[in-house]
Amino acid sequence: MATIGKVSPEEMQQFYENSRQAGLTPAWMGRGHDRKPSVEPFVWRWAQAEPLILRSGEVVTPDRDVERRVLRLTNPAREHGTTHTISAALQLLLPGETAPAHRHTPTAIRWVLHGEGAYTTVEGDKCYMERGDLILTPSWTWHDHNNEGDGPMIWLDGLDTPLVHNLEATFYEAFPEDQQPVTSSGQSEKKYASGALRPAWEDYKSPYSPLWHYKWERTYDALWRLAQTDCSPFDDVAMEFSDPASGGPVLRTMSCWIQLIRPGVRTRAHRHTSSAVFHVFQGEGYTVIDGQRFDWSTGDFFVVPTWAWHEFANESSEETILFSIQDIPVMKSLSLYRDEAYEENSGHQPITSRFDG
Ligand code: 1HN
Repeated sequence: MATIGKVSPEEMQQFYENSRQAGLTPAWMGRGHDRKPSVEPFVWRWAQAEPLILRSGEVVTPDRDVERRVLRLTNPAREHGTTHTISAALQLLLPGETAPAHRHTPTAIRWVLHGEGAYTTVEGDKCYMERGDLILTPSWTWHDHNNEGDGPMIWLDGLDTPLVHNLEATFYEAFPEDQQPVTSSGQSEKKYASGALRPAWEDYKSPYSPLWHYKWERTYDALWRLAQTDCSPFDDVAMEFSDPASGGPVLRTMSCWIQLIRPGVRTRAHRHTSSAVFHVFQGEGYTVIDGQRFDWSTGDFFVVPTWAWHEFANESSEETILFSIQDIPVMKSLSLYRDEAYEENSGHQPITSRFDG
């Protein structure tokens, strides 16, 4: 420190102390431009998560003990959040239960993992959940969940709460009753899921996608069709769920992807300034993240942090299907998105360690 500045070390010290008392921090004392990432790559195992989410059904009841029966996938490097922008969680709803109606400024998606006979009502529209369905609850839309079936329903919640909290824009409101009135059933799906064709007399006015429910059957069909013709060198057969009004991401803060990694494929590595949370919907494989190999199989979840080299491999003889939630729209809308391809070694990172969590 004595070598910095034009005055004696004692005068320098006095300057620092006076600055501190005035609430001013000399920027040259800061950490510069290097920043420690706040998100670690990690895998959550379904074999560990499943018994706990089922057990949560025996320890608490929504609407009585808790508002939502949710187990969050907390990143080990963080206090909150699966990444710095996305919070993913597992939710269980047992037969006859209701998760009461409310709305909040954080946006949510549901990715359905298990069960049938339950529905989410979004702004009065009843959306029945089946495995592989994606349901959106955009910012400030009323939503409640109800299980009319006779078995447990489990889904993945994905919210932009870490981002919205950091922006200090979190608002919340409870609906005066447990359930909001149902005004239609599957309307959003029927009207807007045809993609290239839309109701001719309507103008889209909402600030979010008019389509809230993406059924698995249509999703898989699109994926299968794309697989016949083209793929990305970095993500193999990857499709983004899109807002039929804009053609862009389904939500302002999160995009959702469905990805087929074909048998025998190893993608090339790249990195980008967006982060992502993945669910292994079907199959097995591994992701190499910054030289570390993360193996996973059906039901597992994993996270790819910002600016981490990553590539996917499916060495099995079966299709591998990955669902993911990504914060690309945030980065793109702020002109902060950038990506880079890994050029050495034909695009493949040397594997230096293996995740054994
Ligand atoms: C929420 O509203 C739900 O509606 C699930 O099911 C998880 C986590 C944080 C904040 C709100 C839901 C949530 C949540």
